Amino acid sequence: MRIKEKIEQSSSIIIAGHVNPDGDTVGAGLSLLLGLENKYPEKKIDFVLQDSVPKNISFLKGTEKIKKVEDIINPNYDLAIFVDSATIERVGKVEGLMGNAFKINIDHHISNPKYGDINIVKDISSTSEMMYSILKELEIEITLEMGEAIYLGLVNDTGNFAHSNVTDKTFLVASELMKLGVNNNKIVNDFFKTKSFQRMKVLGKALSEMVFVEEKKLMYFNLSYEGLKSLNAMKDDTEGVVEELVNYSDSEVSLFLREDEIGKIKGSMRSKHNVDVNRIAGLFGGGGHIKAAGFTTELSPEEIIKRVVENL
Ligand SMILES: [Mn+2]
Repeated sequence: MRIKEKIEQSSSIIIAGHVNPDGDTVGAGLSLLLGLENKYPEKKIDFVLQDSVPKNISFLKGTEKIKKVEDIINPNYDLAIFVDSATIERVGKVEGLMGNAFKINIDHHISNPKYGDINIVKDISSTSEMMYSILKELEIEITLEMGEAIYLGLVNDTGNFAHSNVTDKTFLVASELMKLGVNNNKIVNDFFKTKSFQRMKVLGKALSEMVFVEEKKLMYFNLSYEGLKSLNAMKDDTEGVVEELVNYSDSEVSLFLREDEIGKIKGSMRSKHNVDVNRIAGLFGGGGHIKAAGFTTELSPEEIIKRVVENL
């Protein structure tokens, strides 16, 4: 396997996940970090994220080893391994640490343009599910800590094994992880049932202010910067809103717009059945999966909603 050779030839490795990290990017990156550290104690290996690990993920053992960009004083890496990042830009400021490092791109987004020198891009539930197989191929023993990280990645990207991206293989991986001792109930409780007060309030605001566009079966909610601040909430507190919007019986697609800073909008979309939201997100320079995608734009919320409606 070429990536095994590359890893063995490298003495200094950076693992990079995407900005606003989720359970999959953390699960995949952390399991790889712990596995490489165990197998190659002589190598310098850093898992670096631009943003902090969200509270409901930081219960995973090993997350305290994850570094921030400002922790890296003299970056000098031979090898960069991207996890769960559909474009190079998705890793944010971490890209600036990579210099001329050889790039391995491990991802499951169909929109991924294969920007690496080696690309392992598959249409599969999660990068964490891919990582399980990659670790096996690297002949790295999967410990309980690694298994918990991978399991959380599966839970994150499959909506706790509910989405259409779940295959028999996904369950096989979950089963193998439970055999290692992973406690599924504990992980689900720690991950889902630990929402902050602000997060509950954001959800409440979304449910009371959402708008349904009957002819397109689109449910949308637009959260302004002031709206977020008025609830004392942060970006993390909006997790799960877009999934909730598509729960309405008559909706086929949901759109959640969040103003991250004045004039900069982050859009997220979900599809219940056949609508391809990867295509719609692509209209704004974003992408992801057929049933889950996102984008960032400087267009106004009104313009975004108009274009989404026109193109559905
Ligand atoms: Mn993912």
